[in-house]
Amino acid sequence: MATRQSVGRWAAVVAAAFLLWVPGLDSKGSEPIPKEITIQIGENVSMKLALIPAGKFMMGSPPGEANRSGEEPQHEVTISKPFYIGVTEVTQAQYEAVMGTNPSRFKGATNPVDTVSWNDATKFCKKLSKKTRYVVRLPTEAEWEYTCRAGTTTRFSFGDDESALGDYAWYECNSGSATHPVGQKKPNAWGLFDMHGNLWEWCADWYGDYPKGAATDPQGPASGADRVLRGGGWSHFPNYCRAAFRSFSSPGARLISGGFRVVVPVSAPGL
Ligand SMILES: [Ca+2]
Repeated sequence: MATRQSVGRWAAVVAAAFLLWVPGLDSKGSEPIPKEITIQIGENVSMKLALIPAGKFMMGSPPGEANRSGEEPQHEVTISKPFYIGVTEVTQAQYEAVMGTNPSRFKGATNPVDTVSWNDATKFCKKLSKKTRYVVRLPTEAEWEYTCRAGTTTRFSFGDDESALGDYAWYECNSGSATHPVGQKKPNAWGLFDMHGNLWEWCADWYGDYPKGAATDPQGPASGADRVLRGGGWSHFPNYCRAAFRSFSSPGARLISGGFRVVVPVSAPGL
């Protein structure tokens, strides 16, 4: 006859064996988080997103950085949860598959969608969320800079020397005054393309002063007049493509140098 103690021991052995036998489960019995996900958004159209780890970084530029602006005071930011972010800017094929229209001035299925406002970008996120099992949203300004820097503290994600910018970005000196298909230049250390240049990227936040001191998962001011744009575009000089540089515009403005990329939280349903 089994005692309560021996039943308990057997239950523990069976549970341990189950964890050992089932491939793909970690010691807590949950599935490892995939390093990359692909969202199917149309018949032949998909979107690849890379996993970004939680962590801490210094947001803004240090006092000695060349051409820095006073709107970029350096402060510590904690990103408390991992998330996925588009490996590229949203393309025209992706935008059209969700919205049924293509407003771009520079046409090309694999070029990033331009001439989109912040309002258009957030509508895209809402429609894509409805269409798929994922929660899709714009990155916060902090998530954008954290992702752009990919662990670096320099002017650009590849270092301080702007003479190398042409290897990583389409900008004023090499773009021919137009956008280019996404993903043609070198990626940053986290595998993300065109964080510098090609199109400015809308972020979720209202534009405003940074918080005083350290912050965790900052969301920007509660209200404002303009939304944040980051990364510089095809018509801009290197200074505007710096990792810390901040720009902004009215949420209804459709800029020929404005586009976006999207984020999917890891806590989203289905992940
Ligand atoms: Ca960009």
